[in-house]
Amino acid sequence: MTTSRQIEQTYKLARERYGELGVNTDMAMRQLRKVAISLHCWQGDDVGGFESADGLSGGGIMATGAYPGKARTADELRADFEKAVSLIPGRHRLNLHAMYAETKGKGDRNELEPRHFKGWVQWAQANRFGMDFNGTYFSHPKAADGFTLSSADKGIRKFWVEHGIACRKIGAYMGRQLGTPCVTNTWIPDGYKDIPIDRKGPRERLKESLDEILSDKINRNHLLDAVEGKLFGIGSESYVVGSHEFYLSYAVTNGMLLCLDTGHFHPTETVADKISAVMTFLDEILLHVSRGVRWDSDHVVILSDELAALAQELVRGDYLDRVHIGLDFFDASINRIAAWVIGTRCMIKALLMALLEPTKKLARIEAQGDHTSRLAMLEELKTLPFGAVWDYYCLKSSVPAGDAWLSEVKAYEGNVLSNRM
Ligand code: RNT
Ligand code: ZN
Repeated sequence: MTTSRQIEQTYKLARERYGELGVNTDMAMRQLRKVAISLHCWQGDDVGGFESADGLSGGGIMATGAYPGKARTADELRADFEKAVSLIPGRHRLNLHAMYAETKGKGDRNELEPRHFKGWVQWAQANRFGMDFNGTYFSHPKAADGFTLSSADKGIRKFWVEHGIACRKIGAYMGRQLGTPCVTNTWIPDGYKDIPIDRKGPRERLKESLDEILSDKINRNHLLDAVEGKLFGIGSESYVVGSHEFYLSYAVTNGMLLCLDTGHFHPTETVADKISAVMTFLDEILLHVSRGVRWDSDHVVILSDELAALAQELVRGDYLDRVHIGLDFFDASINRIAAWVIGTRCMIKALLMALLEPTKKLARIEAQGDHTSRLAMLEELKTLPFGAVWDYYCLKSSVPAGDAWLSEVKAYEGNVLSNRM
């Protein structure tokens, strides 16, 4: 195991090396410390929620795997979440879905109130986590035919509009209580498996529903509204009502946040390139950082080229204050706490790498038209001693450096998770 002394010594050398390029590693870490990642609660229980024992059903999203030990109650999920964040450097947020309400089984989703989230909020307060929120428009009998806010059935549409209104009140309550705006995101599964005739009607109804949900003006210091589009889902392969173009237009028109999920585009599209495009017109956006493998599979985020490029865009464009970074993956085939830790640490690593880039220097080279040096430099940067800075950042954040976090997860699995059979 690497000792603190070794980490500090290696860091000193790395600091010098980066210094030669005009990069201040201490400043990069100070900037990084300010970035909060919103960790999605749903990695902890395979997008199940605590309304019923059946868990995820419908909505065209799917968690695969049967790794033992998933959280079955809010208390278990909170304990698992605390374990995960104890192994991640920095101060972060919890992103909760409406189906994690603590209602003791009473009432439906259109009747949800802030009081059903008191347990979560008090816990977040005690742990100094910010919170973000999501309406849950899937895994429900009223979503069974694949349509919610765009449904042609007036009763169904009304039910989900009421849910949307309830969720904004809950989000505002979270933001007010915790003193940090709660990004409240809307994603709906609506769409058709096969080729529809009427693509227009559902979209017009969705616009109407959103207008109704958003009609109440709520203080932006408490609540930030976001909408998330998508390309396809299981069972909505041919047509998705809330497509990217639909929500991009809606967000621009209404001055709200657009959510870009990295799994929600054609596999050869890169979300990194979309940031500066949409940020030219929007004040703020939300990211759902995910990893699609051949399709929108929601694999655990890793330190891929795509992730690095995304972080570079956030740093190069000076967007860190305007972009809310949320994660969205769910793997039920590995230890769920490890999944959180791996994905979140990778997101933070990618940001650190981007912050350690001599961006001004590269931009100058580019402006001079020296594309040879630009490519050469970008490749040389890849083998700089990034790991030494990362380990030092973990050390200074009082979390395990290197793979030392894994033994803690294994111990927790042995002591806690294995008793959940
Ligand atoms: C689904 C969306 C959505 C969900 C979560 C659970 O394709 O990505 O964000 O993953 O709300
Ligand atoms: Zn998403």
